[in-house]
Amino acid sequence: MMKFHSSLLTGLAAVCLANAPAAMAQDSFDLDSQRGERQVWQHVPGSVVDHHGLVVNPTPRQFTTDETTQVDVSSGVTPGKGTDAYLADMKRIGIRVAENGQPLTICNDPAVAVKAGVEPKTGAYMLSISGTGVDIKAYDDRGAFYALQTLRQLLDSENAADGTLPLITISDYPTLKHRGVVEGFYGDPWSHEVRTSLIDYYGRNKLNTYVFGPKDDPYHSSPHWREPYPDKQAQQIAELVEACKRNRVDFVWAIHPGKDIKWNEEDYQNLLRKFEMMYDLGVRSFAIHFDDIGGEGANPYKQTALLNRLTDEFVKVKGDVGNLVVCPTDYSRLWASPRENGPLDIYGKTLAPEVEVFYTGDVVCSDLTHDTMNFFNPLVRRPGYFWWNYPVTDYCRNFMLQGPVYGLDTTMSENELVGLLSNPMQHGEASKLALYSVADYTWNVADYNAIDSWERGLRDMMPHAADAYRTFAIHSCDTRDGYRRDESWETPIFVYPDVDPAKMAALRSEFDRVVSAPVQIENGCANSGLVAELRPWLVELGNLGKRCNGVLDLIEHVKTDSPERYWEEYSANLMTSADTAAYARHTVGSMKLQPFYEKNMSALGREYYAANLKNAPVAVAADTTVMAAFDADPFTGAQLLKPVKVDLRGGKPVLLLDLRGGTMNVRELDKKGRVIASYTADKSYFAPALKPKTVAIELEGDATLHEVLLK
Ligand code: LOG
Repeated sequence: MMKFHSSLLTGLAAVCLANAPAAMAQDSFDLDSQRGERQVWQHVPGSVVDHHGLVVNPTPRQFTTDETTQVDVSSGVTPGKGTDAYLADMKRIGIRVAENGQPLTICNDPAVAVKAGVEPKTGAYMLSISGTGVDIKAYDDRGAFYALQTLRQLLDSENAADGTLPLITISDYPTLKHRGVVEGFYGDPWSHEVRTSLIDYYGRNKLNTYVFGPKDDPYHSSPHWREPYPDKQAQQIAELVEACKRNRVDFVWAIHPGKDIKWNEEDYQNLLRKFEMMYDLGVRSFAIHFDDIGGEGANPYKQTALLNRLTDEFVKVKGDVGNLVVCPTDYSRLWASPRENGPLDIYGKTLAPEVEVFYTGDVVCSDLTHDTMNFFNPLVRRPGYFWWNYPVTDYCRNFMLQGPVYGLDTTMSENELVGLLSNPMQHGEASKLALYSVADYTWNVADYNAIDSWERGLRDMMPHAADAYRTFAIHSCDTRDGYRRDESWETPIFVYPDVDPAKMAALRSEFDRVVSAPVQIENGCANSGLVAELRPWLVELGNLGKRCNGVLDLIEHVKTDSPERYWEEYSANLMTSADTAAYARHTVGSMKLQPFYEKNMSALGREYYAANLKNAPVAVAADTTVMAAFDADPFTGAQLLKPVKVDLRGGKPVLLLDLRGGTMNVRELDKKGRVIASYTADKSYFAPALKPKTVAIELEGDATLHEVLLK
């Protein structure tokens, strides 16, 4: 980080505030008080697996191939027995159908399926590709749909590029009951288009739950939760429900009434009426979120009484509505009381057993561990429903999280966990990368391989620019001081003078990849929505790559260039205040690349100063806070808020360091304080040829002063 004197922070502070989560602006509730969390990061587990060109996500339980026989799939499949109900699905998801394809049969009769060895679980299926064609046996409709999604992936796989597949048998079923997404972040809710695209993505990856709970949707939360959605939004919600049906996803509509709910009959009826309205739009599953509230709304007795009454008077009466889900106010161990008659214990004692309860783990953004579930489950007396705050960035909006999904224990069972939902970024398209692996983990917990899943996800997202996307992603993982994630783990860095040719060469090729990745992604990614979301970070990555390469150039030239030439090169590689502000808004490479740049620029700057300049005597009148700039470190600086007078006491010429972009007026004074020259500095770094009688200079302008040094 650039260091700036705190009293002179105006410019930067404005940037930071613009980035603060909207949550912090809430008046009734101080979210920040919950965020006492400090985290350490772990390495990403797992390793790349050779899939022989047969990639299926989520990873099937049992997947056997027999390469000795090849089946001709060049014409796709010919729908046969049991396929009528799935023709539209097949067309929509892109399974090639032809008269001369492999015969396809589908059976979704649970009795037949179980007899054939299919797990008796919703979503379970068996798929075989053999000499006689493609056969699907599924426990239910969902299972048949999932089998088709698997078939689609097999037919589209690299292995099938020659028109054949080996003999394949897949036997598959999910670990967790609920797998999916909670749109539960602060900030701009997803657009209708993005939501629709995401719902298809859930279907493709066998995620089955979408909780609609955008914090900044006024009809989800206070003050408008009691009111109906305006017509257009209501229509769109009905469309989302339909999209979910097509994808066998449960659309769960969530309400967040706790900021101003009155625990009286009137508000009960208001809430019931809202549920009825949503029911009329097609919604069949509901959640109530009591997170991030204070006051009377947080009363656990009232909360559970409401859920119980709704269970009796709404869920049971309707008959076709799913069990309610609730996010308690004590959704994190960070502030949840473990005590008897604490809020979670009250939930355990009073809440109807079929209601499912969200939990974010030890802190707000936490790993999923047995230890944390062992805290929660006994209190609420049921297996918890993990609300995973990843890759959400509403608390660190300057980041774009593209790293592997990890920190989720792979020995977790359905007895401990009723489901896991990811709370993604406001950038819906870019969140798909994480969701790919969330789908993988929640479907087949035991076989989850974080690195392999990420590598596959990158290729799935951007098949024509996968390497470039990987380069971007590996340097865009960490949150710096939020939920820590490993980043740039393949890039060992060093600080000058600890350098050798091998280290230099390795970094040079990585930085070259970094510099070219944005262009390759712009040209090679077919998903324009995704590129639009990534773009500001891609720009920053490219700039970062260039200045890191600039560091390597400087290291190569430090011993050979003339001081003048070297200084020119060095100063050209410093960040302007505009560069710094842009980087603060869209931060990439914060764990290794930017520190590599900053540490080396400091080290190289110090070396240059030591060899070529003295940084004393310089006296500053008028504003002593500017002294913060005079420390021979080019990374510190002070904004010129008022004119500054610098006493040169004979040293000359003066080298001024200013930031590019601003303008600075320089006045030269003689020893009686008379102005003997006056000009505007138009270069960021320069050594003015001072008049012979100059003993002091006065600086004024819209600029940041970094150093005044004497040769
Ligand atoms: C909010 C959530 C927000 C997330 C990350 C829950 C249950 N609620 O601290 O809306 O997106 O943190 O900032 C939250 O996590 N509260």
